[in-house]
Formats: sequence, structure tokens, C-alpha cells
Amino acid sequence: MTQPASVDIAALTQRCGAAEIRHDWSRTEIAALFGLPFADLVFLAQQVHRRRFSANEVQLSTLLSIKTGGCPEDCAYCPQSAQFDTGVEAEKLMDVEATLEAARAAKASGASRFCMGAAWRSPKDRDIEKVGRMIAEVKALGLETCATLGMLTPDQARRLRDAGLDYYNHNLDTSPEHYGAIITTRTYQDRLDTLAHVRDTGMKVCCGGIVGLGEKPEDRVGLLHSLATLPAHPESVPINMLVQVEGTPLNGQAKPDGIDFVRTIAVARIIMPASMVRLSAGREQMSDELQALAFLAGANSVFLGDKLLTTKNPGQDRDGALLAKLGITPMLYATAEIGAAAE
Ligand code: SAM
Ligand code: DTB
Ligand code: SF4
Repeated sequence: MTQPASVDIAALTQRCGAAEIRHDWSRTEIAALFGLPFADLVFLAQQVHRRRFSANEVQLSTLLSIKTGGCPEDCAYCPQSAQFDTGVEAEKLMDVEATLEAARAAKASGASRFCMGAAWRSPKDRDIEKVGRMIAEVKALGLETCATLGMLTPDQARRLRDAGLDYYNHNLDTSPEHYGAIITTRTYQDRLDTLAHVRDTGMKVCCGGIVGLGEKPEDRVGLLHSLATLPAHPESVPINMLVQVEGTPLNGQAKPDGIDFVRTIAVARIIMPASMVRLSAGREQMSDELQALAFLAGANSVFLGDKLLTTKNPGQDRDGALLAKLGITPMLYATAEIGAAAE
């Protein structure tokens, strides 16, 4: 993207360097950041990162699919939609004990947060009761808890909070303009409503999107603009690279350029300075060098383990070697983000 004429880029980069929390970002400013020379952009992201976080620490989460497949929604990227023939079989909600076993293993492998994902449009009230028991027991192991269960009512959000849920993940996925080309079974506003219900309970919000959905550069600007102008920044911002899965409408889509992906991470870091930025899905398909660039651009969280929900993630051996090579150490608790929402 070329630089928009109306932005004083020197003034903007100087202001960004202070790493202040702003909710009044304009799309023009965000587009101007995307258009910086790559070295200037990554340097600025590093400056911001170092003002808010310890430079070489990365937070480690583990994911578990507690309810796989058979989802009625039509998210064009997702292997778990019942509308696409992807070979993912629909399963029932897992037992509490089997979930706990996975949580103990996650803790032993160094994760500080355990995220439970369910392929639901929205949970039923009886699901909330069972997931609530899982949350309480996972928390009792000394792990932070996170769940991603689809749309929530205010009452469901409160019940999850009361069970001990620390974070709720619900992504905006892309810009408001591109959204309709990806999902037709729920609206952008539905997602914003769930995010507001979660925020109202006092739980922390994990909300991000996906690069590689056939979006234009302006749509990446639009996604980050939506995130950074929420009433409070999400404490955690996952930036996923689309994992292409056979049978989904987006399989075979032109793959985004790695440098553009890193730019998206860098701009997220700069405009949401106190949020954890997660280098999320898609690491299995990335080189060590691309991941290193993403960390340099301010990513400071990843999913550990050899599986995401249904697709592959680098296992312990590759990740252990990568983190050691880069001198990255695990962040025990994401304390730096506490207070980000309050500012
Ligand atoms: N069903 C719930 C929902 O959609 O809110 C929770 C689970 S859903 C799998 C969580 C997120 O995973 C999606 O919002 C999307 O951003 C991400 N995701 C799903 N499939 C993906 C894929 N193939 N590549 C990258 N990210 C993906
Ligand atoms: C998020 O933003 N990415 C994670 C997590 N939140 C739940 C999910 C990635 C799923 C990738 C496709 C799969 O494994 O099924
Ligand atoms: Fe269902 Fe979530 Fe997949 Fe969409 S992303 S199809 S809501 S599991």
C-alpha cells in the first residue's frame, strides 16, 4: 500500500513510539503504518513492544477441542462446519475427566493457559453447566482458563465467569466489508454483541482474525481498526494465518505473502500496545525464519502442542528448538496485560 497523503508520518511514528493506549485510531493512520518501509515498521513495533513487555518472553497456551465438528455455521475457512465435506467427524462434548487429563499434560509441557474450543454456533444452557465444571477443575490445577464456544448470552457469559473463566475467545476474523464473503450464518454485529457481553462480566477478551481469506490489504486495515477501536482493547489478539483444509471453500486460495503477514502482526502490536499478540494458527506451515520475524514484530504468545483444534501445530521438539534458538523464555502469567483494558 502507498502512504495516504493526509498523514504526517513522522508525527504518527513519534506518537506511536510512546506506546499509549488509544481508541480513536483512524483507518488512514493504520493504513499509513502498513505502508511504512518494512524495517521502519518492525523497528517501531519493537520499540512499542519493549515499552510494555519483557522483550524475550512469549506466553504459551495449549488448545483442546472439547467438542469437535458438526457445526451448523458456514465459516468458509473452517474444517468443523457441517456444511463442508472435510472428513472431520462430529463428536460429542468431551468428559470432564478426559479434559483434565489433557490440561495436566499441558501444564507439564510448560503452558500457562488452557483453552477449550467447541464447534458450536452457541452453547446450550446444559453445555454451560458441564463446561463450567471443566473450567473450575482446570483452574484448580493452577492454569489460566480460556474458552471459545461461539455466541453467548449475557447470562451464559456470567455463568462462565462465575465458574472461573479468565478469558473468552471470539474472533472478528476480518473487516466488516469482507465478512459477508466468509460467513453468512451470523453477522459482524452478532460477534460484537458477544464481545460486549463477555466484557461486561469483567472477563478478559481474546479477539483477533485471520490473514489469507482472500481479503484485500484494506481489509487487514479494517480488521485491526475494528479491534483497536473496541471500547477496550482485547487483552489477547490472535493473528491466524489461514490453515487451508480440503473441502472448505477457501482451500486453494492464493496464499498471502509472509511479509504482509508480519506487517499485520507489527501493526497490531503498535496500535494495541498492551495486548498480547498471538502468532496463532498456521505456524506448522511457516519457516522458523518467518516465525522469528513475527516475534521481532511484537508477537508474544503462541499455541503449544502438536494439534490446534483439528489441524497440525508444531510439536514440542520443533518449538523447543525454535524458542531455544531465539533465546525466548516462557512468560509465566500474562501480567503485563492486566490493566490494558482499564486504560
Ligand atoms: N465455534 C466457535 C467460534 O467460531 O466462535 C469457536 C471455535 S472457532 C474454530 C475459533 C476460531 O478459530 C475462528 O473464529 C477462526 O478465527 C479460527 N479458525 C478456524 N478455522 C481456521 C483455519 N482453518 N485457519 C485459521 N484459523 C481458523
Ligand atoms: C484462534 O484465534 N485460533 C485458534 C483459537 N483461536 C481457538 C483456533 C485455530 C483453529 C485452526 C483450525 C483447526 O485446527 O481446526
Ligand atoms: Fe463453527 Fe466456529 Fe468453525 Fe465457524 S469457526 S464453523 S462457528 S466451529
